[in-house]
Amino acid sequence: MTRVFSGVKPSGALHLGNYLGAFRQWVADQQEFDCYFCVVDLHSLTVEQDPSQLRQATIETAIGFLSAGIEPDQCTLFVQSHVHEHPELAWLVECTVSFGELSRMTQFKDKAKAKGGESVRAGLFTYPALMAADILLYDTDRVPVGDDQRQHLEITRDVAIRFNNRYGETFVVPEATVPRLAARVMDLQHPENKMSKSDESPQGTIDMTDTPEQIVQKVRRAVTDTDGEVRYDPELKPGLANLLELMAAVTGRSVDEVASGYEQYGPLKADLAEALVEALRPVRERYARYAADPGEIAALLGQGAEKAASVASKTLARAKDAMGLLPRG
Ligand code: AQP
Repeated sequence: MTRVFSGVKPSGALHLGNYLGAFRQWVADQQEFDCYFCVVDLHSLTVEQDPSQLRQATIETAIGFLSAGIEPDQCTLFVQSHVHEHPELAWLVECTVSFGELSRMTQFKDKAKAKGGESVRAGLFTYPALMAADILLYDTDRVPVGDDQRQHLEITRDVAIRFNNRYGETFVVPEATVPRLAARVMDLQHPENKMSKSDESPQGTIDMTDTPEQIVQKVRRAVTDTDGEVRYDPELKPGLANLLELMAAVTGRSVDEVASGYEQYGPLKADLAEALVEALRPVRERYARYAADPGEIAALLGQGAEKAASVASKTLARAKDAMGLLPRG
């Protein structure tokens, strides 16, 4: 059966970009494929985290998965640091990937610039090796992600192909699956930037659990442009293009179809706000139900980690053996 793996960092409140870029694909995949979905908490440590907030964010992110529609009896849901094979395989991957390859990662370059040069953590640089390990441990065929993760998927494929050529067939070479629409949801206030959990842009970010009033207000205030013409042009009209793409993604229509239905920005914004309120309504309702019982979530994550470890340990053993590490006697 086709194997799927994907993860989300517990680095802040989940937003519309996570929902449309990642979760909607996960929900569709869980009905058809053998899915492993992971709260990738080790990735959060690449930047400063408050320890007690990280623990809380880890549970909140798992609740977010369930709120988005992930069914725990249809897939394996777990926390990355509960399965020690992840950092262990990451070291083997680090020893096969080059400094040059890691230096070319645009996410590292952008975040390193934003976080301040020399003091950037080494883990932010080697992050793609851990991400490759996350994926390869589960013999993953498909990785449903947003557009920003394409480059990390490419390096994962390169790692797997090179490892197989050098040490013999060990890893499945995975493919990224990226949604056709809303693969890169942009910030509503700064449409040149991706909507993001950890950027300080509360008015530009629609959280998955925002109230209808908050959604309406944020969409109404979304930055557009002054020429007033409704047409899809991501280069010249990035704010409007984002709104049109969002509308297309939540209504299942094409961007052109949406654009041709409006002559002014106001009615588009009003209809988009209404469509987003409806799209996120079931998410808000499930959130209220799951958040009331964090004990149940902790138990689910424990069972998930056990199942994940039983797959991951076999892949790790295969990789260690292939590289010539002596098995414990
Ligand atoms: N704006 C986005 N549009 C579409 N998809 C997105 N994703 C993230 N932002 C958007 C997808 O969500 C999944 C989880 O992302 P992540 O937690 O690994 O971190 P990220 O991609 O770095 O997302 P953030 O929200 O920007 O987190 P921070 O601010 O902490 O770095 C991935 O599939 C991603 O593509």
